[in-house]
Amino acid sequence: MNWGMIDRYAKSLIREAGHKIRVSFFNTIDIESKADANDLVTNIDRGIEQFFIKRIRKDFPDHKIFGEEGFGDQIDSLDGIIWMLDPIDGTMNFIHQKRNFAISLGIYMDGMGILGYIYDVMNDDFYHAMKGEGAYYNDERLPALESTPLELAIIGVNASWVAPNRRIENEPIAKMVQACRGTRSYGSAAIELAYVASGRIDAYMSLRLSPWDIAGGMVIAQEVGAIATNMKGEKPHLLGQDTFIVAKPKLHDELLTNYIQLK
Ligand code: 2AM
Ligand code: CA
Ligand code: CA
Ligand code: CA
Repeated sequence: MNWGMIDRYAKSLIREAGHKIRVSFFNTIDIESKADANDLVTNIDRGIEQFFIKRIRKDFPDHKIFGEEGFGDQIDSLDGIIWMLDPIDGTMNFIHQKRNFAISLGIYMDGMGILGYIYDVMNDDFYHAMKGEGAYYNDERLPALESTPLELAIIGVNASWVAPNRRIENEPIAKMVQACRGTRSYGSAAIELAYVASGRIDAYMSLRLSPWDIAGGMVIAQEVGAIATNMKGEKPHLLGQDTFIVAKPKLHDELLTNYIQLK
């Protein structure tokens, strides 16, 4: 497999898609709700996914595509080459803020992440990695992450998990919030993963993410030594939704052991 060629192809496709998204702000954006009133999708999410799929199917007919908006393939096994795509990660930010959203893409072979991309479209910030070849922020090689103690750590966590909820014990999470240096919530799982990989935050966690949210970021995180698992400490399963935590080495262990208690 010529991964170098696929890498160049994917990067150019992502940049072209980013351009289309930036131009889309000059037109009307149609907004709809999916599973609930705050689960939003737009014609741009759908159009961008279709743009990727049309190109990939034409140029790599034996590859499969697993995308959030459902125009890709039905995926029930990780065999072969699969492009895991979120055309816009952070749709709520896309709609409300017109920034802080990303194109997220991971290319996997037989379940192993080979290429990973997170493109923060409005900042023109590109995070990318190839397995074994290191991770990059634009043209800058990202250094290996070093451990940070919790009291010096910034944790990416959504405030809703600190309030009573049916998925996680909120008291230990509240303790974590008090023990760490600060918390952040950016509203795009992919961007938060990119921030962990580039050392801007020290950990990120979410109770429900889909394969396309994390597939690209996991390849990037792996290259700098971040640990990415589900909240049981296992490899996140990439065929459906799962819990997720990515963090610097020792911190990952400390958070899972002392602060994360699933119901
Ligand atoms: P999205 O914008 O592609 O839907 C926001 O907190 C983060 O969680 C985003 O990465 C968002 O991705 C994701 N997200 C939003 N709603 C979700 C849902 N119902 N299930 C899983 N992930 C979701
Ligand atoms: Ca969505
Ligand atoms: Ca997403
Ligand atoms: Ca999305």
